[in-house]
Amino acid sequence: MSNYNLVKIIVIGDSGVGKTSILHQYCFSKFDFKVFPTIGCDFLSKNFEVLGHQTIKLQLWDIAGQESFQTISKLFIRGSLGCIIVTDATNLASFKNSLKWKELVEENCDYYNDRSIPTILVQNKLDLISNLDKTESEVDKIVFDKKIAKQFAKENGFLSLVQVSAKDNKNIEKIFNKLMNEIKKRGLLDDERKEMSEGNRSFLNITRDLISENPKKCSC
Ligand code: G3D
Ligand code: MG
Repeated sequence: MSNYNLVKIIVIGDSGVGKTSILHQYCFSKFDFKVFPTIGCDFLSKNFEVLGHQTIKLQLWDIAGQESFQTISKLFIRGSLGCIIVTDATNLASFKNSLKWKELVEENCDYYNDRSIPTILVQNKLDLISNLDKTESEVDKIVFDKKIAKQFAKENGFLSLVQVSAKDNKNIEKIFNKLMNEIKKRGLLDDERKEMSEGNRSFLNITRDLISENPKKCSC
């Protein structure tokens, strides 16, 4: 049996866009109207079935309190195989900032076969969009117009754009399915992984130790 059945995925984006809510919906099937801000970062884990493969344990790293480009720990990014950048569909600044988050990931992530890790762009709070007047200003249109947002994602090298609502549990699973499909397609799972350096291996072992000591939290 392979040693690597653990897949680290990082969830980043501006504060308040709904990162923790998305993870809670995905892992616990619930939405909290009042989310308490987390300090440091949180681990959540969930089993994921990949066809023709052993069960994968997704290790989901939820950034919290470090949501500025200067303070994010490099250790947060290292060792991850996929990234989810979350934006708020009602907040243009958070959408634009997705590029800065992506740049930061590309500067610090591991590269496999000369490629940075697959990164998905998520627009959350879709439930609020349906309440908005669609004829509002161009600025608002840029945020929620699916065609424009998809084009933006394509032009900027994101794997895909997914519009979701953590509140309504809309398209939440889709994010993880798309990301895992790509990770599998690129041969990054377990023994298929080709460009794994010794450094990365020891880092993964450290994270595994951290998890077994304290399954829910770390302080990176
Ligand atoms: P963060 O982890 O990115 O900082 P949170 O974001 O998950 O803490 O969410 C920030 C606020 O947005 C929370 O409200 C949360 O309830 C709300 N939120 C998250 N996802 C959605 C969504 O899909 N729809 C709507 N309408 N709200 C959402 P509070 O009141 O705690 O600030
Ligand atoms: Mg949070």
